[in-house]
Amino acid sequence: MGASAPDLEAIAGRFDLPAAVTAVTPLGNGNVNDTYRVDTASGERFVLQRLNTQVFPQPELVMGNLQLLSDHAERRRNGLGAGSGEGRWELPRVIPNRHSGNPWVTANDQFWRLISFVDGAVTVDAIANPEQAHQVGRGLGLFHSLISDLPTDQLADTLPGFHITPGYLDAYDQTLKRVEIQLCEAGQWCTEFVEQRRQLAPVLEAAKADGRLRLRPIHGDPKVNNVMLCASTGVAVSLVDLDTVKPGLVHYDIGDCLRSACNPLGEEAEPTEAIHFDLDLCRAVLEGYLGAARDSLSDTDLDHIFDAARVISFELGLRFFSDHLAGDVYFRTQRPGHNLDRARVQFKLTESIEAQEQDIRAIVEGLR
Ligand code: GN1
Ligand code: MG
Repeated sequence: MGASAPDLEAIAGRFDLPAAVTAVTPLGNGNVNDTYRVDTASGERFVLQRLNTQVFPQPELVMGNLQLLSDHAERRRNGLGAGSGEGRWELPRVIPNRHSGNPWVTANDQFWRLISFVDGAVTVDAIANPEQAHQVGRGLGLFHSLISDLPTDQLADTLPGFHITPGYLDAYDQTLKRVEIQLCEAGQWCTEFVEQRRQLAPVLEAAKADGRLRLRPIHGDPKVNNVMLCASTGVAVSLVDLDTVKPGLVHYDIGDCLRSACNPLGEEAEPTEAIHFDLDLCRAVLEGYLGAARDSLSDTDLDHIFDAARVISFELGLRFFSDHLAGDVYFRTQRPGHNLDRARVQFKLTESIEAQEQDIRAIVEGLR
């Protein structure tokens, strides 16, 4: 961050903490916000985040949603704890600014928030075995049942167009027209891949438009490293990264969870032929998810699970590829060509999903 690096300890100290800050260290590897762990003299730990205001131009609205969600979880805490089987389940709490009482601090036009740390829990960037996959699916199912009665008319839309696949296709077309870029062989392959799947883009939106699928509160970003697993038992204890909670199709979430959890090499892997969608992990995710949320899904919902996995993998590939063409303006990158490689991984995953359509549909059938 160079010479103008923010004074992280001072920023953390402006929140209403129980004790002095002793250390602030980078945490996780999100593609949008910057995240740090805050240690305090009492031993209690917190998560400090700088919101990316390019992606979230109205961060106060994000915080309003987060507050609504955490109040809702607080009200539901006992009920859900009883229903979740293993007991422990929590959501991060929002810590206010000690002076203004607002759930944020601004410093040099940067927007910061502090939330509680989910202790004794870990995240993984790629799934290692079906038991982890089961827990990730179960975590998403518990989260969906927790927010199923969230008053969504009070939620702001902090990211208009999020997960509307045809919108990403339009944006891609605009970008292709706008940028003067000589495509390399891999870029050429990506454009052909997208051309062949134009008709796939509206699959969920069409089902929404004609009433087959309905809007419900969703998480928006349930990739595997947003599910916290108990460090000792491996059981899912929390879903974090709550910036995109809003009304949507649960299929965006189920699709995102599947594309993330069933890619054992992870989304940051080299884009080689080894990238594949793993059927055992798929079965485990869906068993976990349906074990917690089956009652809320109709037969029509189940009919669209295959399409969800396919289209959300395609959509993420399209988003990465568009960002590569646009000059890496949305997703954080570590090197030139990073977003192109990420796009190729998601497209290879899409191909693997397509090649296993009958097996994936059979797994869903087996769980009806
Ligand atoms: C972004 O910031 P992070 O890493 O949690 C993105 C998701 C993508 C994900 C892919 C608001 O999430 O939609 O699936 O990258 N979040 C936003 O890693 O665009
Ligand atoms: Mg996120």
